[in-house]
Amino acid sequence: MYLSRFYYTLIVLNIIKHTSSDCGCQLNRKSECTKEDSSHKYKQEFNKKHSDNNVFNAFNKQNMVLIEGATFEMGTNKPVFKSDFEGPARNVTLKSFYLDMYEVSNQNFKDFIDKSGYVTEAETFGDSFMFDLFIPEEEKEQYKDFRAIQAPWWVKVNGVDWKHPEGLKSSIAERLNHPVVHVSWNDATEFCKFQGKRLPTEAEWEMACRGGLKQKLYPWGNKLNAKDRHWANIWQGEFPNHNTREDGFVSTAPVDQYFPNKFNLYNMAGNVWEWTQDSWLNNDDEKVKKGGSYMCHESYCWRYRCAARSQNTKDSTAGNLGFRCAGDAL
Ligand SMILES: *[C@@H]1O[C@H](CO)[C@@H](O)[C@H](O)[C@H]1NC(C)=O
Ligand SMILES: [Ca+2]
Ligand SMILES: [Ca+2]
Repeated sequence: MYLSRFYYTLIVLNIIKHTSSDCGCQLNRKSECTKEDSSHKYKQEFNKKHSDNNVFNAFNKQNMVLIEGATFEMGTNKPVFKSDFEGPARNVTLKSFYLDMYEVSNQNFKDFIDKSGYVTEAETFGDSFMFDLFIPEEEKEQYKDFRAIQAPWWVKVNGVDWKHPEGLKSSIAERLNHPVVHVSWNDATEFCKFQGKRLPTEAEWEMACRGGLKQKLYPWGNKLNAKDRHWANIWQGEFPNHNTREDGFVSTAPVDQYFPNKFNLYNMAGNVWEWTQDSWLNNDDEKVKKGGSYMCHESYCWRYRCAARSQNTKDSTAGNLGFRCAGDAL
């Protein structure tokens, strides 16, 4: 289905206009909404108005799973990073929702760009954060002043964006089934909206990650290499200088790599961090990301646990940060 930019803008405006319902809950936070009737009414009205398109609540459910509403224990009483507010464990009740089985791939994102003409924030800014390991030796010197102070392996490099994940000479041609990276929270939100979807809330993401298991570290259980297998794309070896590639990948892996969890979701832990729509500590400029990435090693970033969480500003982009979309279940 092709939508002109103008039409697309109208739809987005409509969604924004309708999100501030009187119960104060956001579109995607139905679970926290006490006035269920009003959000239901809103959906019907919207559907009537837009019955000639399939943008809202009638999104394509191919490659999505329906996750039944339930109560689950979110967070942990054994936080690894206390300053990330991983705890305490608490019961959270969610309504049913849909979630993408896979992280959004480069192919998915390319299709979106081709249809919408959307320009990402990294393209607008002209740079993005790239992992030092992937910068050619001869170019390292020129970027020595563009390193993140507390994480010098992050380098801000010109010309890096979703199409050029490792600089102007790189391309996504050989990794169309890898997760899209260098996309900001704003970009991810636009992508999901365009499909009639939305980003998952942090609670939805974590419930999905746990896949019905109670208080386990990982989507598959408590043992990192259960059954002598790799279950996620993380870092083996000594970070940040040596990656032994035991799980098969130094950088991103295909979005359908490794076994899915019990909900049939792939790569919830590891591969790329995933944006959620929640704000970090009520600061709306910063958003929660979940799942850790191929750069995470237990020694410094044991964040490929379901309870783990971190944050970035809404316009941040990096080579290990992507997303997947969710959708309301009527
Ligand atoms: C969540 O609810 C279950 C069932 O009522 C209870 O056994 C459990 O202790 C609760 N967990 C927390 C963290 O309150
Ligand atoms: Ca790896
Ligand atoms: Ca992931």
